Amino acid sequence: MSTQRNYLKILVSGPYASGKTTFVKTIASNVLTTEVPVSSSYESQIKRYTTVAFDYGKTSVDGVDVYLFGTPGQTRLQFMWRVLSTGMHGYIFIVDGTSMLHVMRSRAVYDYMKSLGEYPHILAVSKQDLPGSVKPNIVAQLFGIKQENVMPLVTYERNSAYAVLKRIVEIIKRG
Ligand SMILES: Nc1nc2c(ncn2[C@@H]2O[C@H](COP(=O)(O)OP(=O)(O)O)[C@@H](O)[C@H]2O)c(=O)[nH]1
Ligand SMILES: [Mg+2]
Repeated sequence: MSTQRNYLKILVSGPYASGKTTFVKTIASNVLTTEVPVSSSYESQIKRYTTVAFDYGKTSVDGVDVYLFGTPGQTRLQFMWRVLSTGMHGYIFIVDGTSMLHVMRSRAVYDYMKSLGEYPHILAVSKQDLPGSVKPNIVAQLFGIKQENVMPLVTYERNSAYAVLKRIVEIIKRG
């Protein structure tokens, strides 16, 4: 892969309520989101708004323009992932680190993401500020992924989110 490019398209994917929209809002300027009130009563216990099409934001890392696209999280909207993945250079997969159960649910969603093709990617385990959250090394073991490709994330903290973004940009540049 050529390292000579003037922009990167990076997808932010992961299961429902893992922190995708928050990630894009924390990192990017000119954010566009397509959040609407949650219609299902079960899902509305988890959060009030959900992404129906995608989140979009632009930022830059080391002088390279980065276009971020956050996927919708509900399973019935997963067809959008293939659409959004067109032309992407890599992706960040946010694992919901709330509990072991959340991590195991994220696993199935990760398998779906991988079925879209081989792309450079990184795992970020969100909600590290919550007591009892699952640590990245445990997720690396469970997912069978190198520890260096699994990072901790507190989604609404800029430094934390930026560290994740910087790492995926490095991985993409390495080719
Ligand atoms: N405590 C904590 N809450 C988070 C974190 N990331 C996301 N959230 C919360 O989790 C919920 C879902 O986040 P959202 O970004 O809408 O998830 P999405 O469905 O993946 O887009 C919201 O209430 C967020 O405030 C985090 O790192 N720590
Ligand atoms: Mg969202």
